[in-house]
Amino acid sequence: MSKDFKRYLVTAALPYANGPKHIGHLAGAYIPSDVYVRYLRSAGKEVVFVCGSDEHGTAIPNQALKENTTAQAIIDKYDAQIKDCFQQLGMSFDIYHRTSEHIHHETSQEIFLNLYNKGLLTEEVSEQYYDDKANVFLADRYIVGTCPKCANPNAYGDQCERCGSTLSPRELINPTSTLTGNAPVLKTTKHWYLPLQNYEGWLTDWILKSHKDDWKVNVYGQCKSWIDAGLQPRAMTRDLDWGIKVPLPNAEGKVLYVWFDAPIGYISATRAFFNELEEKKLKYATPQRNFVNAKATDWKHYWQDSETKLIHFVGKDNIVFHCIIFPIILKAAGEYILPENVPANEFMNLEGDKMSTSRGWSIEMHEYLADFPQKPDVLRYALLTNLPETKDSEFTWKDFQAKNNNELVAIFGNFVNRALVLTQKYFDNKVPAQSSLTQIDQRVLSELKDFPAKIAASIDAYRFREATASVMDLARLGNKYLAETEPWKLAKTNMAGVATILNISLQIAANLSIVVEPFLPFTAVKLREMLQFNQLNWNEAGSANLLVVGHSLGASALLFEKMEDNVIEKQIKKLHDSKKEMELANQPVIPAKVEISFDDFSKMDIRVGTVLAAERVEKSKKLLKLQVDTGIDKRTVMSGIAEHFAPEQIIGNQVTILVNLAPRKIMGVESQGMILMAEDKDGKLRLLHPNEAVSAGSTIS
Ligand code: B3M
Ligand code: ZN
Repeated sequence: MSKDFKRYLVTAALPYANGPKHIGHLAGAYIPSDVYVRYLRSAGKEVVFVCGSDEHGTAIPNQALKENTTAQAIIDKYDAQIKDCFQQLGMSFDIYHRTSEHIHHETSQEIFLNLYNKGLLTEEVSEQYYDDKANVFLADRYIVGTCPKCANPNAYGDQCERCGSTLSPRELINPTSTLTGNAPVLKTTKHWYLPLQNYEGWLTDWILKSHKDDWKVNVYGQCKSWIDAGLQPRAMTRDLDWGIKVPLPNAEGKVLYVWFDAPIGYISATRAFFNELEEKKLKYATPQRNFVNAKATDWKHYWQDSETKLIHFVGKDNIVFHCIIFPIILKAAGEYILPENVPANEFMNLEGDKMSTSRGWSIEMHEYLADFPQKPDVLRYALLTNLPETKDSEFTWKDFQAKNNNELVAIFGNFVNRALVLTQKYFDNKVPAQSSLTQIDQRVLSELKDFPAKIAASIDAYRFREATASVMDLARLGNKYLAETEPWKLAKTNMAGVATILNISLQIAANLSIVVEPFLPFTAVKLREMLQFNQLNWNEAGSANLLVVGHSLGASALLFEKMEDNVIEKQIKKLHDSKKEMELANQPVIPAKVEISFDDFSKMDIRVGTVLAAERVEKSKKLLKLQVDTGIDKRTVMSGIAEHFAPEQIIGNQVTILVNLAPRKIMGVESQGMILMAEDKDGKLRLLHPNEAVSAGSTIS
């Protein structure tokens, strides 16, 4: 049943360029796709691997609002950041494109018009919320109101983040526009819809019948429940001033729906890749992949030839778009192939909680790379061994440390290091010859032979955890082999035996440098350098003759370093700190009090005073007894700031004081006035000073 394909087109979900991306994203779509593609290339397959930034949708102008800048500035900033992180992590895209590029606008409009001209889109007029102060229709995210399900006063038009319900703007109680704070009004607007329901029969055949056995259970299940529930027409356009213009007359102010254009981004990226190859006559060739005479039109082989295997790597929240909506668009457009598979992953949690950038509970790619610049492979390994392939998984820093110390250092690194160091010691750093083989030698060689096919089978089945475990098992085999045969002891009696053992060990190391490459590409480069071994050809793996006798090895170095507890503890603390910080930032400010008149205000006599003395008050945790020079007089004020200031910190400071507050007794002392303080969301108090020293008694009004 599994068909042989002539070429592969692999896509990884286009990340929204609206903020940094975290390691959960890496575990969802990126690292698995990179392993898959590197393996295919190493096995000599023709493959193109595309990705890029998703730069449309309301997420972008939303973030611009938050950062008080323009949408363009947002996409430029995060596209650059995400692209750079991907590169540092070894993501080997053939092209990392952007949906803001001209060619993408063109491609998306072309496909939209194709559908429109064939009469495959329906026009519908509906009522939508409009902000008549800002003169715009409001996207769901621009409307907040009270959640009808849980009464959260800050629910969005599409979702309540407190109870998780999916909402539509019309369900919100007391909706307001986030742009102006006004109550929006309903206004009619016309949109173009894709009648998904017309494709139900076709989808049932294509997914439910033909892909029942080869799609992952979680993916198949989601598709089935969508189809079973009955599909609805879905609007392919939006009223928004950010996005790709709807290419029709009378469509002023309308753009394509982001989930219409984003997946088309895979097509535009492929087109851009071949354009570039043709234009620049790039010599983009490897032994397996010959793009030397590539033409711009070659993109069509990848999208319109049934001998191409198209695979979309995505996270579970993108399944419906890649399995149902985009395939319907491709089918309706005609001529396009469909994905063979969409091996979507579930989510990765972090230290017992959902990963979330906005809640500060996440490890952002750029932060990891800043803290561990030399360790992209350690992260790749920790994620690969823990991928949420069949259910949600969990990343913990302790596990990260254990994977590094107990597996990468103690097994992989240790094995390679022992093989190399012993060869330096006994054989002048040259590959020694095998002589007669013991039973152990024979067993090890035969096990070695089986590894590459086993790893490949796991990769072909999108079981990357299993594949990663097998790679480590090969290192484990080598490590155990050395522990069992103890060549350092044998050296006293049988140098021929030692030569055999080290030859075999070095062959294992050379094999490791091939099979580990898709998983840990930086480690593979280092290892090949140490072995002075340049081949990277999966089809040669399994052989016990990768290194010829007498071959000179390079200098050995440690592949991995042990990670100490304090490094890990620092990360855990950082995580908790950032969560706290975000909680504060996300807390709503205290609402304004009722209006007062100017007369009400002017009754208050507020002055600048200087603190002359301060002391703690016996039996009170909160109070300080202050002597304040108010300019009018010197008086005693009892102030509840002892938990925020030590007496010596406050003496000599200028403060703001309400001097005509009726005196009252506090802990037996008469307090004559009140010091005004700023109270932060976390309850921390700060003194209010004039920005330059003024004379005591200066009035405040
Ligand atoms: N940008 C959503 C996401 O990053 C979206 C993916 C588009 S793939 C065509 O989860
Ligand atoms: Zn709610």
